[in-house]
Amino acid sequence: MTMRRRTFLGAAVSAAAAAEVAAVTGGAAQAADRDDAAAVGGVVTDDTYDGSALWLRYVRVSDPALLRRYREAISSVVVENASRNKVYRRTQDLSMAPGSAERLVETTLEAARDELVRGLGGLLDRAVPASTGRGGAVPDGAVVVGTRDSSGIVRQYVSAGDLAPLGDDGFLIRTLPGRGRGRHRFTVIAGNTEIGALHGTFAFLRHLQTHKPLADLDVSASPRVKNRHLNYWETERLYAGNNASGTGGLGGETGALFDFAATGAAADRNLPVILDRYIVTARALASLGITGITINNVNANSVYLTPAYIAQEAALADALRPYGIRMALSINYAAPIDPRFAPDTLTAQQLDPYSADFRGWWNRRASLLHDAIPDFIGFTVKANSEGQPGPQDFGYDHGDGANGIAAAVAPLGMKIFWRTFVYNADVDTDRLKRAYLEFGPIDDELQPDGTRGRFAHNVLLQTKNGPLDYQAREPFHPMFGRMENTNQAIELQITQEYTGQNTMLCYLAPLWEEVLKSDTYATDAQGRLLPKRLVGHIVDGTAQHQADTAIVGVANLGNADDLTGHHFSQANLFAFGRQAWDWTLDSADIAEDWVRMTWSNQEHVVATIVKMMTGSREALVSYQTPLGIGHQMRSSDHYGPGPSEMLARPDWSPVYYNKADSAGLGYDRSPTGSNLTAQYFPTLAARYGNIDTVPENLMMWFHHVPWDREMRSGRPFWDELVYRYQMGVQYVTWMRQTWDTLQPSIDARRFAEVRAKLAAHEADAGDWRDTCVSYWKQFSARDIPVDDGPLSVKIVVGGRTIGGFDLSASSYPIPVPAGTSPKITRVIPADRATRYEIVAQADGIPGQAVVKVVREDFFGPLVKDYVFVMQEAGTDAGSNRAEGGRPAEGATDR
Ligand code: GCW
Repeated sequence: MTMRRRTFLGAAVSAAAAAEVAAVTGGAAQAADRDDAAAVGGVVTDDTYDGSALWLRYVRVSDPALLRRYREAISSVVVENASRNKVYRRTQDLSMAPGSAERLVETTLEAARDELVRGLGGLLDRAVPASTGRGGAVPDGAVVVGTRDSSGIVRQYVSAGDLAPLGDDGFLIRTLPGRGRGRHRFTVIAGNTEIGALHGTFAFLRHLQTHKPLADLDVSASPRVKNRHLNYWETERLYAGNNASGTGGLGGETGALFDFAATGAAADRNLPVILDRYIVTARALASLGITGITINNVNANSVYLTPAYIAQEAALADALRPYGIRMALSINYAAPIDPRFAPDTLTAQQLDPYSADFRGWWNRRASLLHDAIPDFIGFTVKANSEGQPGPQDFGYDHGDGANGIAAAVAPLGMKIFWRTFVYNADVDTDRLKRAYLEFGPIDDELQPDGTRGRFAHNVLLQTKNGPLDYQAREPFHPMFGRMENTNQAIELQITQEYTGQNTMLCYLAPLWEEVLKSDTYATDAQGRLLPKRLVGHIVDGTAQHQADTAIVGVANLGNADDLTGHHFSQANLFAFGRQAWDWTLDSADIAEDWVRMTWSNQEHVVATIVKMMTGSREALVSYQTPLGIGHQMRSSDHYGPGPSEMLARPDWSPVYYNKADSAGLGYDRSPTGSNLTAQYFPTLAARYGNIDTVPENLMMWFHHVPWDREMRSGRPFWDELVYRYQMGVQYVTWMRQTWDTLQPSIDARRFAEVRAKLAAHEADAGDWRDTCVSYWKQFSARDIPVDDGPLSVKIVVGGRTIGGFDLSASSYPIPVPAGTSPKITRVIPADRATRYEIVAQADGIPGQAVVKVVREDFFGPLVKDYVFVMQEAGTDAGSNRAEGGRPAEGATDR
C-alpha cells in the first residue's frame, strides 16, 4: 500500500523519507488487523520472523494506554538540513544489491531521520512523517534531531554550554515546551556532532522500545571510553554462517558478514555491492555507539592491503560512514615481504622496525588506505603470537615493532592496536605469566626525556580480559593496572568460542561486568591505593590517565538470518556495545532492555527471559569449568569437553591446565607454584596466593586443590566439584522447561529455533558433566557423591527409604517387593531450600514415577525431574542399570 505524500506542515519531504513513510504505513495498515503481528522495518512479521532486525525491531507498543500517550506526545519528525553535510563517499557507483530493503544514505542526519520515521512508525503503528522544519514554530509533538550547526531549533533551545560536556559522541534528549500559545510540547535530540545526534536518536527509540515514560525527558549521555571497536575475524571462530551446519555460507558465500570474494551464485553480491545485512549491522552498531570495526582476522591475510581489496574496503567504509563506524584492518607484520605486493616488496633483512625501508613501506600502504578511506583508523596487529610473524623474528621486541609501524602511520592520523596475546614457551613455564613478562619492562622503561614507557602515543596495547584466553571465568589480566605508561585496550570475545558457540545460551555481559568491576588494588608509585582502580577505571583512563582509551569486542556476526547464529547471541553484541559505552551499567538492566526490544514487553516474559540470561554464564562455568579450572575444551573445536587431551604443545592442552593427579586438581600459581600471583598488586597477590583466602570460584586457577579440602559449603572439594557440574546442567534443564512456558508469548519461528537450541544445549551440558566427572574420578578415586547435593532427595516407597541417586542419571530403577504399593509416599529433600512435586506416580509394576525437584541456588533456579522406574524386586530386567547405560549409583536401601 502506498500513501499520498504530504506532511502536516505541507513541507517538502525527501523522496527517500517518503518511501520510508510509505513502507512503514503499508506495514502498519496490515499490522493493525492483527494485534499479535509485528511491524518490523515496514514489513509485517509474526510467526515467521527470523530475527534479522536484531534489536531494532520496532513493533507496535503493546500497552494501549502507553501507546495512546506516545501517540499524543509524538506526531512528526523534524530534521533541518538533513542532507547538507554529505559524508565522504569514495565509491561513485556505490549501490545496494538489487531487491534490497535497506537503502544508502548520504548523511548522518538522514540516517537519524530515516530511523525515526521507521522506528516511530512501527512503534506507534501509524505514519510519523518527517519534515525539513523550515519556517514557523516547532510543531506540537515534533521530534527534532540535529546539532547547533544543522538546526535552528537546536540552536534556539539547547545552549552550547549544555552540549559541551557531551564530547563528540554524546547526546542529550529533552522534552521542551513550545514557545507561543498553547501547551504544546516537543522533543529535541541534540549532539555536538551529527553522530552524537544519531546516538541520541537510537537512545530515544530505545526508550520507547522499552516502554519507558516519555514525559519531561531530560537525558544526557556520553561514553566513558573513546574507541569502542569490534574486531571481526572473518575466517575464524565464526558461528553465524548461514548453512546447514551453522558455520559456513551458502551459494558461494563463506558465512562471513561481508563478501569480498564470494563465488558462484553470490559472486555478484561482492563488495562494492552493499547488502541489507551491512546496513542493518551499521544501524545496530550505531545504536550502541560503536565507533570502529577491524574487518579481518588478526591471523591476517595481506590480501586486504592490495589495491583491489582496498577499493572494496572503501565501498564498505562509505556505507558504514554515515553511521559513525570507521574501519581498520588487521595486518601481518611481515606483509612487506609478501610477493603479492611486487614490485613494492622488501626482503626479510629490511624488516628492521627502525629502518626507513620498513617504515616507508608501511607508510606507503597506509597512504593507499588513507586515500581511499580518509578516516581509516589504523591497524590491529597480532605479532609473535601463535605462529604470526613479529619483530622478535628479526631481533627486536614488541616495543620496537609496534613503534616502527606506529611511526609510519602517525602522519596519517592512524593508530596501532598491538595485541598482547603472546605466550612464547621460552619466557616462562606458566603460559599466563608470559605477556606481562614481555610487555611490562617496555612500559617501565626509562626514556631519554626522563619519562617512563617506550610505547608510542598512537599505540594501544590490546589485552584480553584474562591472562589465558577468553575463558568463561578468569581473573582479570594482571597487566591491567600494571601498564601505567601505555594506552590500554581491553579485548572481550563476543563470539562464543569457549562459551557454547551457536548452541548454548550464554549471556556474557555478567562475565564482562565481573571483569570491568574487579578491583585491581592498583597503587601509585608510593604504594598508596588509587582512589579509582577497578579494571574499568584502568580501561577508561580515569585511574592512570592514559591519553587514549579503547574497548574491543571480537564480534559474532555472520550471514545467518539472525546475523549471530543463535537468537540469544544477539544479546551479547548488544551488551558489549552498551558496556563499551558505559562499563558501569548493570548487566541485568542491559538484558532487560534487550529483551524488551527483541522479544516482548510483557512483564512475565521480560522477567523470565532476563532470569534465564543472567544465570546462564554461571551455569556454563559450572558444567564446563567450575571452581576456577581453566581451558578443558576439546582442541578440535573448543566446544565440547576434552579434559584428558595432551597435545604436542603442553600449553594448548587441557591436562596442562588441570594438573589432575591423585592429590588433587588445579594449577598451583601461588608462590609455591608458578607465582603468577606476584604479577597482581599486593592485596590481590596475597588473597589469590593463599588457598584459604582465594575466592572459591578461582581456586583451581591458583591452587592445586586437595580432593578432601573442606569447602565453604562444608563439603569436601571432590563432592563440591561434582555437584557444581550437576548444578550447571540442572540450570539448563530449568531454562529449557521455562522457555516452553513462554510459547504463547513468542513468535513461532524464533520460539522453535530457541527451543531446539536449548534441547541441544542441555544434552551437551550433560556431556560436559559426564566426561569431566568420569575423568576426574580416575584421579580422585572417590565415589560420586549422593544424597547431600543441592537437588538430592530420598523417596519412601512401601515404607522403605531409598536414596543414593546420582543426579547425573536419566532414570533410576526402584526395586519394589511383590505385593508392595509402588507409590511414593514421601520425598525427603536434602535441605529445606529444595522444593519438590510428585508429578506422576506408578500405576503398577512395572511403572514410572516422576518427582520434580526445584531449588534456587546462587546462580538461579535448578530443576531435576527424577524418573523412577518401579520394578519388581528380584527381577534383574535392567535393574542395576539406569536408562542410557549409566550405572545407577542410586536405588539402594537405606
Ligand atoms: O583463542 C584463540 C583462538 C584463535 C585466535 C586467538 C587469538 C584468531 O582459538 O582462533 O586467533 O585466540 O586471539 O589470536
